[in-house]
Parts: sequence; structure tokens; C-alpha cells
Amino acid sequence: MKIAVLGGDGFVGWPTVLHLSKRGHEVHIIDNLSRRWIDTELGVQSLTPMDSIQERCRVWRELTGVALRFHLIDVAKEYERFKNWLDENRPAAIIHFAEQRAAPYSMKSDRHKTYTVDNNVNATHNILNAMVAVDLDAHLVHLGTMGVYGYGTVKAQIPEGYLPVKIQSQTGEWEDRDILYPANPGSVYHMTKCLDQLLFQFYAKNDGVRITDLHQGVVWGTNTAETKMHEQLINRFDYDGDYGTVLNRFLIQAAVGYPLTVHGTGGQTRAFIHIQDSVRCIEIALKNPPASGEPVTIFNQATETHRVRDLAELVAKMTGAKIANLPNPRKEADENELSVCNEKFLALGLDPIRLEEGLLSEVIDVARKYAYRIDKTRIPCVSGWTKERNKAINTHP
Ligand code: NAD
Ligand code: USQ
Repeated sequence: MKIAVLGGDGFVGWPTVLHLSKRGHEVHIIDNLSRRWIDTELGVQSLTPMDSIQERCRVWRELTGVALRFHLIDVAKEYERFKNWLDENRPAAIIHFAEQRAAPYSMKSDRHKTYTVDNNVNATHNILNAMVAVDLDAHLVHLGTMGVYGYGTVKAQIPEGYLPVKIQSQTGEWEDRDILYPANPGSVYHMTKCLDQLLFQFYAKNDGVRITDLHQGVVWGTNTAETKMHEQLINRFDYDGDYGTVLNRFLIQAAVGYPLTVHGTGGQTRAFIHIQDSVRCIEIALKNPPASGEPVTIFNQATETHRVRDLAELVAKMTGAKIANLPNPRKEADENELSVCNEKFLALGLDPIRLEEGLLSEVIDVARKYAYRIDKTRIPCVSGWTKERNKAINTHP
């Protein structure tokens, strides 16, 4: 099948491109390379030495004989170009990764909030708008987030997108309804993913667009079967205070002897998924599209939940790293429970990769190999959620 991967130069996008190409799909990458520009803005770089997207595609072709096509398009800003591309190429599926995805980056300043909202909401709306405009009946698979549900005090298991409720009519009868689970974002970035959900709901209802929204947890790990095929196919690995995600950060911190940066008590519980499973889930979702006119299909794309301090303790036990409990730059619950339903992927054959020492050490080995590229001054999280939080983190000794 012909597949457009929007954001295919990113951390989850690139391994997905390779995985789908390996399985015989014709893959087109659309990316505006904004992440590479943001690295420059922040003065950071991937732990791993990434080649240009054109070079990555050349190496894949040399290795497999299969072409990957790259198109430099900003889907948020270049609506007409994107629409024309869709019309000419008419992919059977579109995978949408093309958003600004870091919560701390989205909270840095008013400029970063505006950029994140403009980029993410316009990207999603432009894709839906263009699909309808050119009468393209493609399956749209979007990478959403577990963060749309929020991390509050609800102890009940989080369902896959919809909450069954009973609503009483004026005549007293009770009606059964499935409504979108109440959105409860914890950052401007997470808020854009909540807005995406409404855009999807409207276009599925109004135009019969076939949409799957994957509510993904924090991704960890770095290699997949395909990125391991050649040094130059190496995946991006963010470790800095804005883009690095918690478990990958703890692993590189352990590799370079930096105390593990636990925010507050570390009582925050989050859902996790290994990068290899993330890629597999996307393939499963592609094989199981909803029919036109059906509501948006929502999967919880997460395989296990962990408390931040338990992860820090596990990494400390494995490596001898020290743990530092830092003032939390975020406005979030200090402690929360989290139980996530992920039965749909399990029913469709996902055999989850569990967090285990072997895979954790693989990441530490990658971090040790490229430790010379790590700028330790870029490790701290310096984006506070409020002015008070900024003051607390910046005056911490
Ligand atoms: P990433 O930042 O590494 O990749 C995103 C890619 O999209 C980048 O290559 C960027 O240049 C591109 N992009 C951004 N805006 C664009 C635009 N307007 N036009 C064209 N290209 C654009 O992020 P990632 O970690 O690969 O995440 C991909 C998706 O998965 C995101 O939408 C994110 O919200 C979601 N997600 C990620 C994680 C995680 O832990 N990494 C967890 C849950 C969900
Ligand atoms: N945390 C620490 N120390 C650190 C970094 C983070 O204690 O050094 C804590 C944070 O305070 C938070 C938790 O770890 O409580 C998770 O933070 P994170 O940066 O790993 O993840 P998050 O900001 O939620 O965002 C990441 C991706 C985002 C995706 C989301 C899925 O960047 O794109 O949507 O994970 S989820 O968390 O399920 O919403």
C-alpha cells in the first residue's frame, strides 16, 4: 500500500518508515524538518549522530534496493502544496506524527505556546481539510497521547477513548451514550492533542473520514530491528531537558554518572511503550481501519505503567547511579495511580515487550558509545509550568 508518513524524520516516525518499507509498502516521508531546527534553537543535538534525511534514505536504498521518497512540506503552513501533493499521490493511508511533541518546550514561553498550538492544530486540521477537498478516502492514523486523559485522582481503569455514560432525557428515560473520555491536559502540548480529538470527531461524523487515534504512552528505547541494520539508519535519541523523555533520560544519565533527575517525590505514574512495540502497533492499526461513517477508532498504545521513582530505583540498582529529588518544574499531581485498558491491541496480536534489564542495558550501551556527544549542561529541565515553578527550579542549588 502507498503510505504517507507525516513527521517521518522524527523519533517514532523514522523507525515506522523503515518497518513499513521492509514489509513492502511504498513509503513517502513528508516532514518540514522543524525538529532539526528546534535542536539548533535549543543548542542541543540527538545523543546519536543522525544523518540528513536524504542520506538516511540513500543508505536504505543501498541496503534494501527499495526507495523511500522524501518531500519537504510544512503541513501546518503549506496547505495548498500539501493538498496538491495528496491529490497527485493519493496514498491509501496517512500516518500523522507531524506535531511539536514536547510538553516542556510547549511551556517555555508565550512564543512557544503559540507555536505549538499553531503548528499542531493547523497540521491536523489541514490534513483533514485536504483529504476531504481532494476526495481522498485514505485511512488516517494519528499519534495521540495518553496525556489527553490526564493524571488526576481517578482510580478506575482508563477505557480506550470513550466513556459509557447514561444521560437522562426531559421525559425521565435514560439513554446510553459513548462520549469521548473527558479531556484533562497537563500542558499546552497535551492540550493540542485534546483539540485534535474534536477535529477528528467532527470530520469522521461530517465527511466519513476513516480515522484511528492512538493514545500513546511515553516511548522508551532507541533501536528497532530495522534501525539496527546499518549505523547510518540510527534513530534520534533526545536526552535534553525539553525533548528527552523520562526513562531514556535516566538511562543516559546513568551512563554518564549524572544523578537521576526525579521531579519531586517521583510519585507520578505514567504509561510506557518500547519503540519497537510502538512501530508494531502502528502496523496493526493500519491493518484494521474503521469503515467510513464509523466513529474515530481509539486505541490505548501503552503496554505497562510505572511510577517515576520506581524507574529511577531500578536504573540506580542496575548501574549504581545516584538519585536527585529536584523541585518539579511541572504543575502535576505529586502522586497518582494509573490503570490503562489496552485490550484492543492485545486482541489483535500484540505481544508486548516488557521493561527488562536486558533492554535497559542496551540503551545504556548506546548512551555509553555516544557519551562524548552529551552536553551535561543540557540535561536539567529548565522550562517551568508557571513563574513560581521557574523561580523554584532556577534558584535550586
Ligand atoms: P519528533 O519530534 O521526534 O518527530 C516529529 C516530526 O514531525 C519531526 O521530524 C518534525 O520535523 C515533524 N513535524 C513537526 N511539525 C511539522 C509540520 N508542521 N509539518 C511537517 N512536519 C512536521 O516526535 P516523536 O517522538 O517522533 O513523536 C511523534 C508523534 O508521536 C507526536 O505527534 C507525539 O505527540 C506522539 N507521541 C510521542 C511520544 C514519545 O514519547 N516520543 C509519546 C506519545 C505520543
Ligand atoms: N520526569 C522526571 N524527570 C525527568 C523527566 C520527566 O521526573 O527528568 C517526570 C515528569 O515530571 C512527568 C513524567 O516524568 O511526570 C513523564 O515526563 P516525560 O517527559 O517522560 O513525558 P511527557 O512530558 O508526558 O511527554 C512524553 C512525550 C509526549 C507524549 C507523552 C505521553 O514527549 O509526546 O505525548 O510522553 S504521556 O506521558 O502518556 O502523556
